[in-house]
Amino acid sequence: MNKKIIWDQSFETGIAEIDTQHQRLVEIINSLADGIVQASMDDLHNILTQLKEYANYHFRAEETLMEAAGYAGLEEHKSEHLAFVDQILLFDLDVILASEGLAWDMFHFLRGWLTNHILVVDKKFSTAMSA
Ligand code: FEA
Repeated sequence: MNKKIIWDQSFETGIAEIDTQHQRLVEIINSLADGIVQASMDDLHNILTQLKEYANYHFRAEETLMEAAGYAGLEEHKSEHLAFVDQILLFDLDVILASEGLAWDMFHFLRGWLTNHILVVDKKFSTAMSA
């Protein structure tokens, strides 16, 4: 079964910088999906490194925009970002422990993040900005 995520308009927030960064996340998820059956712990470590880099610049960019806009949901939004980073750090530990089923756990977490955070929480901000 093809697990790849196809970027379409439904993912767009309408903020170009953010949309470009979100596309990078989809790329990372798709590289995980590509090798999910035979992924080694090294491969997963590599994906986690990319996710940490991504989280580092993307969350900062979003939060800076929110701060500049005086967005009321900033603190709540920040705590979701922190929860993402915490989960990535937990996955790091799972790589060290070579946990079984880790590639799938990561994939399900990231796909859930796309639908719950990008499609809902990030869009709340862009909708508020365009109101
Ligand atoms: Fe609020 Fe944007 O963060 N989406 N990601 N990752």
